[in-house]
Amino acid sequence: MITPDQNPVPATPNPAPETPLQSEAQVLAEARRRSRRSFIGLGLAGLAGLGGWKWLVSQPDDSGIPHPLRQALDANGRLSQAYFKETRLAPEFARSRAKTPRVNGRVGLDDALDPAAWRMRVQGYGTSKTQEFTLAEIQALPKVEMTTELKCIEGWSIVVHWAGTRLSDFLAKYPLATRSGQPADPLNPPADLAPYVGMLTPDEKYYVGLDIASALHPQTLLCYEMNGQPLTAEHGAPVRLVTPLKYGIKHLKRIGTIAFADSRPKDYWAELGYDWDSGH
Ligand SMILES: Nc1nc2c(c(=O)[nH]1)N[C@H]1C(S)=C(S)[C@@H](COP(=O)(O)O)O[C@H]1N2
Ligand SMILES: [Mo]
Repeated sequence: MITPDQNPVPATPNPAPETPLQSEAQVLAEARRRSRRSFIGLGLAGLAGLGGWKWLVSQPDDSGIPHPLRQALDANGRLSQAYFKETRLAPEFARSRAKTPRVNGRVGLDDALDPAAWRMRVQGYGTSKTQEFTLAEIQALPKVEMTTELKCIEGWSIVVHWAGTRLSDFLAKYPLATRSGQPADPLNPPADLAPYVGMLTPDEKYYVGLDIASALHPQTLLCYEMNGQPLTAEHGAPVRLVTPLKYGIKHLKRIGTIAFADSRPKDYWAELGYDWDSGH
């Protein structure tokens, strides 16, 4: 990790740009001026005739949401749908190429593990309530197996055969990623789907954040087996995250809590200077 006092780039003064760039203060002032103008515009529309609000709420609606507002929501939905459709898959390998990776990273694994007492706690989007799940409940969902590469940001990679349940299947069965309680269908994402999800070890010492598209990716697993065997404690038993389009740092071992959020959840390695997304 490069610290500020080890910066390898020699300090050179920035050349003066030919046309001076707008200062941050100028950009902010311009943004304020624009939003004031559109606010005044809305006010005038409201005064016209019987008032914009009456017009707005009198439009036909098909879901309890006034029509013009619905259009805005639909536009957001279309955007996120396009985002989900761009999904690419991490390459898969012959199972015979799978090996056991070295144990890399033990942050959050210090406490003794009692698999029988372990629960995965999930805090629903927009609530402070949590629901607890046993390993058996996770294993009751469809089992997905895949042989993909675990890539560590330190420069090594290894092919591993993983098994678990898709996080998207879990969130379809237990609809905790929306405020409305709609299932989180990645092909038809509800408008109120949480944009981010955070995960923490039971002791909260290791934690990762994911955007929701990565969380609902078909290869993102709540994983409980490595190379045909239940996970060992040092590889993340009872359940770890596997998400092969991201570097190993995101593959949190020993999931304790999952929580949905409106902004990027805290991330152990992002705090230490790595890219928050850490995709490859
Ligand atoms: N709880 C926890 N999970 C973690 C880590 C960690 O330190 N603590 N390290 C990460 C890193 S950097 C990598 S490369 C992978 C390695 O997984 P493995 O130990 O099963 O090979 O776990 C990830 N998950
Ligand atoms: Mo890593």
